[in-house]
Amino acid sequence: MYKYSMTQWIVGNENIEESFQRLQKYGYDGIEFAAEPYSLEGEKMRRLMNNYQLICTSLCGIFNDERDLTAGEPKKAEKAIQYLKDSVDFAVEVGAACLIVVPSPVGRTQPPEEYGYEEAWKQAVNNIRTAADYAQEKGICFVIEAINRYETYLVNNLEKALEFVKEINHPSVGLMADLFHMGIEERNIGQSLRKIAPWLRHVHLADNTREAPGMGGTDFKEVLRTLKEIGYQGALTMEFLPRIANPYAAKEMGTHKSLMDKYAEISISYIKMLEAATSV
Ligand code: LER
Ligand code: MN
Repeated sequence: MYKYSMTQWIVGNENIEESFQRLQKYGYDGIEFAAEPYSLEGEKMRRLMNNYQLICTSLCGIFNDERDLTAGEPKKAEKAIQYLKDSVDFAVEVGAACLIVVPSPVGRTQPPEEYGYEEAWKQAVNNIRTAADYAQEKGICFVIEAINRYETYLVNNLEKALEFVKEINHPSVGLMADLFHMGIEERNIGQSLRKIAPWLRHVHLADNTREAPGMGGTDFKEVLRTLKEIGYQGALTMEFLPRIANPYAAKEMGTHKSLMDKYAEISISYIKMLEAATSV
């Protein structure tokens, strides 16, 4: 049985207690917090998790231009590394096993003018490796997320993500798979998952439209079958959105509460049904 959670950043500025109520109501095991250690208090989160009997499966790093892991300029690089370290501390506080890391800023689809792709790649490898030593000390692992070409430029598919992780070559750095991005970038979802199997430590689920799994065209039967076949043991975290261009704009959209209720319910009942029916 997988642990099911829902990522928190998709509900924007919703009151956190309402999010916990939703997760409990629809039978989730846990939550994926946004990694905002400056605004989320670990103690309060632990109290809520305890009250609602929910775990924290993972943390979702939020990577804007202010936290650019491709930066070579020491001050900027230090800021991005410090963000990862602060997020590791928050992960320890709430008992998250992994922190999602996107190697280049979300919303930037070209390398910066000052340096090109190769330089960005090299710097991101070095910066993440530096922070990974700290994560290892604290028992947290980084999972690199490949994000589609319309949101980022550095690591867009699982093959690139695997190359990136191999180059970092650190025991605390693995991979995750996001089925929405994969629907845009992978030629064959099952094959792509099998290729990264030994490194796979986390999964985000959304349909090809980014709505709840079960509402679109992604073959989740195949996904569940493959995850079972490769012996995936991590969490399944829902990360659905209404159809909008900028994913982080969810923050400014108000609560869009009833839609999130509906998606939360559809996705868990659909995936659990497939999980129960899946045999390899
Ligand atoms: C985050 O997990 C993600 O999938 C992105 O599309 C938004 O940062
Ligand atoms: Mn994702």
